[in-house]
Order: sequence, then C-alpha cells, then structure tokens
Amino acid sequence: VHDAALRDLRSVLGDRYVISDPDVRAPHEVDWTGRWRGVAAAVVRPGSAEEVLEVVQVARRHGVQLVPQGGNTGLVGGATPRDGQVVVDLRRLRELGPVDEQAAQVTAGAGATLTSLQAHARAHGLELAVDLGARDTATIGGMVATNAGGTHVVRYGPMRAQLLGIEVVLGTGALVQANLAGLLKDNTGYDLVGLLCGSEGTLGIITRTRLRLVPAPRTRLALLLGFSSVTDAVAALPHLRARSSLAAVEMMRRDGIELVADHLGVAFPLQPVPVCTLLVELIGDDGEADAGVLVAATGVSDASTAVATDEVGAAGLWRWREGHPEAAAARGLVHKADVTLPFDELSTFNTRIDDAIERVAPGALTIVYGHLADGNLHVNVVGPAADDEQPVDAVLDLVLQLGGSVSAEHGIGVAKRRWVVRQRGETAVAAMQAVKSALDPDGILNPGVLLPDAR
Ligand code: FAD
Ligand code: 2HG
Ligand code: ZN
Repeated sequence: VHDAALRDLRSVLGDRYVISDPDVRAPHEVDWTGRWRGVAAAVVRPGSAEEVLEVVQVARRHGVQLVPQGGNTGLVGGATPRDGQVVVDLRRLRELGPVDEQAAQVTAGAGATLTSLQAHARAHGLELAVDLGARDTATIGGMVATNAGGTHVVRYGPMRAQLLGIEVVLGTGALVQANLAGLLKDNTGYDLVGLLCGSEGTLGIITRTRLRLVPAPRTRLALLLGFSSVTDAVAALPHLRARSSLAAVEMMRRDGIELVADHLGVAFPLQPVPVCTLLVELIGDDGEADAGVLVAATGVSDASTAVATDEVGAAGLWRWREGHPEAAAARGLVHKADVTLPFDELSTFNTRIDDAIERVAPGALTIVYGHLADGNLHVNVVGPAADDEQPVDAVLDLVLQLGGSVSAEHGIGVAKRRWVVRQRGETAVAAMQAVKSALDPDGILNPGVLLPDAR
C-alpha cells in the first residue's frame, strides 16, 4: 500500500484510527482457528458510515484492497488479510437504536456484538432470534455478512430471515440505504438486502441493519435425549418437529462429549455416555408439559434423559454443546467443515465420515456435532498441518456425493473457494461474478474470498 494512501486514510480518520503498529495489528491478522494468517498494511477503524464511505473512496483512488472485519470469529478465513490489504475494523459502529415495540424491530450498527444487542432487546421483552456460541464477540455486521445460522434456525431461520433493511457502502463507493424503515412489505425491485446478506464482505461494507425481533421466551427448557445410534436420533426428528414449542435440536456424538468432559473436567449427565445425544430446547409457557409428551414420543428410556427447567440448569446442559469448538481448539489447530446433508443421508454420512478422514489423515482426531434439525453437521479435524487441504476436501467430497451443501452457515471465505463451482455450477457462478463486477468494479473488497478468480 502506497504511503499516499495511508496519508489520505489518516486525514479522513485521524492518526489514532489508522493503525500500523505490528502488535496492535497482530490479532486482526489471524483467524479464530489459527489456520488462516496474513499481513495487513494497516488496520483502520472508521467511526461512522460516512467515514466508511471515505475509506472506500480513498481505497478506490489508490487501488487499495480492503478486508472488512467485525468480531473476527468467522471460521472460513474471510476476515483475515492475505496479502497486504487494509483491514477495516467495524466495531466502532456499535450504536443501537431504540427498540421499536410496535414493530418488534431495532436498528443496529454493524459493529454491535450479539450480546449487546440481546441485552438491549431483552430489556423490552424481545430478542434477536439468532443465537450462537460466539455471541460475546461476533458482530451483527459479521453475522449478516455470513448469513449466520446458530441454534434456533429450526424455529426462526438464519440471519437473512431476521434482516429487513440495510445500510451499506458498495465497492463502487456509493452509500446505499435499503428499507432501514423496516417496512414488512416492500416489493420494489431486486432484493438488495437479501443479496448483501451472505456476501462475506465482497460486495459492500455493511454499516447498519434493521432487524426483526421475536418475543424473549418466558420459559426455556433444555433436555438431553440419549440414543444408541445417529439413525435413531434422526428418526426422532418428526416427533420433535411436532411440538410447537420446539426451538433447538443439537446433536453430539460420544467422542465429542468425551472431549468436552475432558476439557471441562466434568462428568456428562447421561452415563454411560450415549452414542448420540440430542440437546433439545423447548420454549413457551407449556414447556414442562411438552417435555413429558416429547420424551414419551421419541421412545428414549428415562435413564437416558436429563431435563433442566431453569436458566442455570439449561445453561449447564448447553455448555456441553457449545463447549465443542473450544474443546477441539484446546487439542490443536482445527480443520473445519460446516456442511448440510439431506435428512435421509445424515446417518450414511455419519457412518462414512470417520473412515474418509482416516484415509487422508491417519490418526487424526475427528469430532462431529451440529444443528440436526437443519441437517447441518460440523466436522472438526485435529492433527493435520494448517496447509493440508485433504481432510476438508474428503468431507466436502462425501457431502457432494450425498447431495448436500459444502457450506451450511459459515460461508465460503478462502477455505472453500475451490468448491463453489462444483456446488453451484459454472453458469450460476458466472452470474455471481457479474454481480461482483457491477458492485465492486475495481475488485477492492475482500479479493480472494468467496468467488474463484474470474476467467
Ligand atoms: P468476522 O469474522 O469479522 O467476519 C466474517 C465475514 O464477514 C468476513 O468475510 C468479513 O469480511 C465479513 N464482514 C464482517 N463484518 C462485515 C461488515 N460490517 N460488512 C461486510 N462484511 C463484513 N456461525 C454460525 O453461523 N452459527 C454458529 O452456531 C456459530 N457458532 C460459533 C461458535 C464459535 C465458538 C465461533 C468462534 C464461531 C461461531 N460461528 C458460528 C462463526 C461466526 O461466529 C459467525 O460466522 C459470525 O457471523 C461472524 O461474525 P464476526 O463479527 O466475528 O465476523
Ligand atoms: C457451532 O455450531 C458453530 O458450534 C461452530 O457453528 C462449529 O466450530 C465449528 O465447527
Ligand atoms: Zn454451528
């Protein structure tokens, strides 16, 4: 990056918000897993949409490439600078508008964390429907940019289903506002809001969002259901879906639970640890009544059931599921594959995946867990070197054979870029490339992410 570009950035943002000190840059130059690293020419911290606009204009003028970054909890390397780009840290844009109780909506700055938004909404008896383990650090802008899913998709859908309006600075250097008023019906042309959601920083830098909120449940009941196979757990899905109080169905396998038990130094509530355990959440006032009906319907014996009826108890059960990414990270560098399978292939995938990985990474530690009701499994592999592509390739290859998707909720980033054409087909990817060149004509936004290089 040219000195003149840095000088212009300093005059727009002030010296304090253009950071070249290597120690301050360092946490922005590596991802949460440690698998993706690079060097940034600088980290800039704009404090308003207008400043973001000026940053993009400076970048266009000087041909500087930008990497938008929120909480840096993404798991596909999309927020990591690769080759001397400027990281645009958006966390100063954390302003939260008043909660609109009439509409059950709120306007949130892109840099607000999920936890801060939830505290704000819950003070009004409402909450954002999307919840995920990285809540204290992940930002709303990052969640929109990745179309994050999380644990309540079965009930409320992913981030795209909550997003009504957006403010964004496109790669063209235009500041665009689309339905920030949160109108529920607005069929005026192309859906820019939906397009920006899941664009992973490649089309525009999101500065503000208008979000739908849902009632914060008065009771939240968590239960563990132990099964002797993944097949049996999948067979319980129709019974679970029949409960109108259903809010989450999370899957854990014995090997993952044993890893978490080791990491936390606590014994799992179900002993012996079942081959497959579902963590089910029911919400609403009839939660307790529902639990009894549900346990009876799924046919699991009482001995393989644990129920938590209060917040503390529920949090205790949830930490088993949410502890998986951290327990894996404690064992070393983790290769992540986040995939969707058709429901009738979940069980086949599960029986074939360990051998598929063992073949390319003998002795590696493999754990599988995920959001079962979404057909979304997370495969974590510890052992292979950071630049070894084979473990994730083996998972994605099997996923495509079984008719699934190579990216369920984490996005493509740099990790899965080579797989986009195989998943979507040449013509669909060409259409995406046309959108990219229209909205980011100089290719300054997150080059190397999501799309293969244009031919
Ligand atoms: P970052 O990591 O900073 O960025 C992610 C991507 O969005 C990058 O491509 C970046 O360039 C782009 N971006 C960020 N901000 C903006 C912006 N304002 N404008 C344009 N582009 C932007 N994900 C799930 O879907 N479900 C889960 O259950 C889940 N659980 C997780 C648990 C743990 C412990 C961890 C570490 C991660 C988890 N994630 C999960 C992944 C991650 O939290 C999400 O992808 C989240 O949406 C990323 O938000 P972020 O602010 O950290 O974004
Ligand atoms: C989860 O569901 C997250 O816990 C993270 O999506 C998954 O780390 C992973 O592989
Ligand atoms: Zn997940």
